[in-house]
Amino acid sequence: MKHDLYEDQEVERLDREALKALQLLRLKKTVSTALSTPFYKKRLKDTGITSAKDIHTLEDIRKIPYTTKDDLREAYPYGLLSVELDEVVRMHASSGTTGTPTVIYHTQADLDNWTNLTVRSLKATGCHKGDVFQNMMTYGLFTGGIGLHYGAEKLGMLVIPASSGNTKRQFQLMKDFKTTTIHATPSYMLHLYSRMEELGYSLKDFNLKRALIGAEPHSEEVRQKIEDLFQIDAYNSYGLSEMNGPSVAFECTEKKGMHIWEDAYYVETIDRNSLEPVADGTEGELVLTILVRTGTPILRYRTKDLTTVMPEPCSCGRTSRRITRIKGRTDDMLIINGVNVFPSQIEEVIMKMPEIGNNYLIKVKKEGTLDRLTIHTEVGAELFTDDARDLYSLKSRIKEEVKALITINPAVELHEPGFLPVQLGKAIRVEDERGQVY
Ligand code: DLL
Repeated sequence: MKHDLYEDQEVERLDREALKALQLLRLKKTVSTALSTPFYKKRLKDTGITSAKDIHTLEDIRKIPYTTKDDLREAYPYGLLSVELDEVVRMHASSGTTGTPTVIYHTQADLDNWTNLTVRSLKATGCHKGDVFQNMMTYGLFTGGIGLHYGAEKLGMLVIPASSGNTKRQFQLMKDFKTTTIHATPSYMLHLYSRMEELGYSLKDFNLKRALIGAEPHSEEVRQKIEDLFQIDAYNSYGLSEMNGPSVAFECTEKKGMHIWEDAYYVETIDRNSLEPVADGTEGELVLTILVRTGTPILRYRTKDLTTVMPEPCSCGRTSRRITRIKGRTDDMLIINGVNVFPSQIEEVIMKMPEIGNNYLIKVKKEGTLDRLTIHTEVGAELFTDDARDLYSLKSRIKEEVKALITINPAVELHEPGFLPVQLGKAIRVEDERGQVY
């Protein structure tokens, strides 16, 4: 498939200078497309950018103000549409937790581009023609299901569009059709494993090789756990509906950070307080500009996701930079008695412990004037029948290790398997009784 002048293989291995030249070309086109929308016409009015000619270098992107989720809501329903409506062949929308949805329109060319990015992403993880791809992400307005579907077909995989839920049927499909590759949220992978025995299956029934896991933050420990439980490789996949959906960044078989497809996405990271750009290697909020979409251009989108750009070349030979696993969303950060805590830090500690089961929930509430953090987690049923001292010692270990990492002394509640609510879509890991749910 041609990308302007490049083939896929080539575009992934361009030297940085050639890549930047391609980005500049595409940025100019994108700015010109954006200026045809009511939203950006207004937004760019005071910036001195009236046409693509005003973009001379990639650094000129800094003259463009950031775009936020609220801006997308404000532009609902047609403020960011840059083609005639009859050119649009698909839309995706996200409702978020409250209020007006955000909507993204795709032309056929946009879908073709997204499909190509997906083919590249899948190939990076070793997927190939002949693989059987069971897609356990929800099909619908959410981009997780349909987002990888077309790329998987184009690569020649046998696609099982199972969608999410119905765990019993998932196992049956996995067994009968010899699924090699699962696409699911990491929390659903853990749930799947926890039901396997009870539903009468064992690993010997399957032909699994890999899982592509994403759509929600998860720690390296969770990846490791999924790999160990299923005896497969698990690859991290990142994306967001504003930037199409999955296939923005994907791990390759080296599993050392996610390659972000820079020919399609211009990457910046910024300090979330000053909003100034930070250097590669420094953690910041990811800001993305989509360089190859005609239906809905979005410039300098503040993702709220915290990550670090890794500039070092990857041994796989792809030259696009990588990002580290997402630490969390800036709006997921809990402030507990004045200390900033990301749920991922707690996950990191508990998921390292072999006794801990596959589900957990963090609760925060006020006790008098103080905040109280309680970690609820499931542990193996045998711990409840053996000596109670084992439970006591596990609780103490969790408390000590969490305190060592985040300086807060948590309460810990251990439960039998199946006690906590099942996580089928994006997992809800925090209940903040002080007034927020994450
Ligand atoms: O979750 C798209 C997607 C589907 C990505 C399937 C990967 C796999 P949204 O529903 O718009 O789109 O949610 C996007 O989810 O801004 C992150 O906060 C979070 N997220 C997505 N992937 C990851 C990941 C899809 N691998 C939001 N690690 C993003 C951590 C992730 N967070």
